[in-house]
Amino acid sequence: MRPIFVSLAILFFLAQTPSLAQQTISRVEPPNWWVGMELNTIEILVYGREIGALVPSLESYPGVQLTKVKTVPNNNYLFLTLHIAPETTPGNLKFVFGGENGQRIPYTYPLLAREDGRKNSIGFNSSDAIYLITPDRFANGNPGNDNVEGLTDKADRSDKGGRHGGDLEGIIKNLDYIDDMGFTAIWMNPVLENAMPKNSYHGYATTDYYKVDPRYGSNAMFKELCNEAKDRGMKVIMDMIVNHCGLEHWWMKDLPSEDWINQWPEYTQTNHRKTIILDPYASQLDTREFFDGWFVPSMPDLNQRNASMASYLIQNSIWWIEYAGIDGIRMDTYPYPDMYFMADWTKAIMDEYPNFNIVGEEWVTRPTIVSYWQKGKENSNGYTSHLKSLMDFPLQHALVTSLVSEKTWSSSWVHVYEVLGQDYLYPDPKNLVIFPDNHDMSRIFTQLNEDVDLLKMALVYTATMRGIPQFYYGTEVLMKNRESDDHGLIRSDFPGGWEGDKINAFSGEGLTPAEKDMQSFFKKLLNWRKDTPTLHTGKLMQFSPKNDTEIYAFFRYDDDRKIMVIFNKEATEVQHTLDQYQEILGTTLSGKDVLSGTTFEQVNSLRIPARTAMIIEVN
Ligand SMILES: [Ca+2]
Ligand SMILES: [Ca+2]
Repeated sequence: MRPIFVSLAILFFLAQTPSLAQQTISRVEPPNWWVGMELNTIEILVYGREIGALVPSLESYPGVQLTKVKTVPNNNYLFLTLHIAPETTPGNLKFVFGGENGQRIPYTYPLLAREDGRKNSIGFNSSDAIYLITPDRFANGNPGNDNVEGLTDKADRSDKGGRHGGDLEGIIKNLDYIDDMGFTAIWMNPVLENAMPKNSYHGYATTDYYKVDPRYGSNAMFKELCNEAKDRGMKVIMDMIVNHCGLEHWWMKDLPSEDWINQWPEYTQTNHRKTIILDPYASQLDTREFFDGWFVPSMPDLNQRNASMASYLIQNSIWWIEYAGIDGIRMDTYPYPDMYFMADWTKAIMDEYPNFNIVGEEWVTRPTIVSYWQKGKENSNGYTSHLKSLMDFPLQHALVTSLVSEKTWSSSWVHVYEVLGQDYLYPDPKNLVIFPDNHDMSRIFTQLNEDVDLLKMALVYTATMRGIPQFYYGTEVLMKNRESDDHGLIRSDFPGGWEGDKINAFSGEGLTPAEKDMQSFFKKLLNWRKDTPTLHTGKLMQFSPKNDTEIYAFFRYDDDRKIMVIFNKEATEVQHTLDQYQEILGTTLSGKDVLSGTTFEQVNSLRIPARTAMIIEVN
């Protein structure tokens, strides 16, 4: 038997081994690593025609060892495990991929020195106010990159789902505007390559995890943006997606193995049932559909239970932090990947960068579910999360409900009052990101029926409430989506971002008086917030809204300062007695309204104009 086996094996080998010219290396990811990282054992993906038939070796390099070479069913991949000892010197690793027939493919792999300050980079926190930007729609800094050869989705400003040409250069050129407005951080919707045939502008269908989309700029331009922001004391939050990629991702044409993505006999969409996360009665079918179902047919669901996929995604996130010096991550669709992988992913990043911050998107209006994911939460199923921050969708929903609903037998403010009262569910409510709207829902001005007074209340609430406030670009100039809630319309172009725009929100040219007023109101509010530490770290006390009124008040306070935030949603001016606030105010109030400048001397009631918010710095 033995001779036959050997001869068959040789025949098989010969059949599988192409000639020298056929073997190539077309991708190596991550493209480099650094010395002195916590994550010092990495798995490098090598992709190239028939590369799996070759045997890699590493030229001796002190401190570095090639500890494992993994082949997969697809011979076009190799996964190399590299261990980099802590005191290793930066330099170039020299690999040779060799074959039995004398093939030799050399490959140089850079091990870089870390840049200063990376390890201790301070993530976004409650001292920040975040400006959310859809990069395709904010400012076109370089019309020359609007169309790029090889990328089929071309620029067309008349198509609301098309690309409009906004880019990283446009953001860099307008960082001073964002800074002047009082924002201290920017979160951009994803900027990595989306080589999709249409709707590529939103960025959520990644087709290359290591490359900024050339229509936005380049990796170097992204890094420059981070540096320019840092120079102004601002932070950059990168939007990442590990649940799915785009159907046009390069590996979709040639998967390493069947289980690289979650495959189904026929297209199966996620059921979006977050209930399964804590439901003691959840079926396996529902659970599998939730985690492994696809978001949409054009976004394959990645299988993070595949160990190489898991390493790939973790390394990729750390690579971007280390490369560009970002200050935070907003993780898209946080509950949809494998939840144990998400815990590993978050832990790996936080182990690498202990002061970093990551906010997860969990779009449900139930604090019981959102709080499940926050670090420190003791969950009934024993799940341990390492995620510091979540998007506070429950409070967003409650705020809009309070603002748009009418008084019934109880005050309309009970919606926010009651959701806030469930903060005991969160280990750290101050680290939640709070927001009036985002890129996935109608603009807040539209949600509030284009009511300027209500919008001001929403802005005051979000700027003064516990948490990390985030606002969507254009809110300051009353951007709206009156015609429909089509996403392309919600994410309209920021006026002034394009050469020849008749209205320019950066300069103020062509803005209506109402738009100008909102912009200066917002600017005043955020710049005051920036210099008011009591709002960043102070305590919170809220007072139950009385049934027969549309008045609601809460206080932010610490040893240095007390701030009273009070809202009157009545259509008339109200003379509001302050008796109920005695435990925090004492018998009378002296102070100054930050917004109007009005001062108060030992008053025991407040005259609050119709439909306004007051922010009173108590003396
Ligand atoms: Ca452009
Ligand atoms: Ca999934």
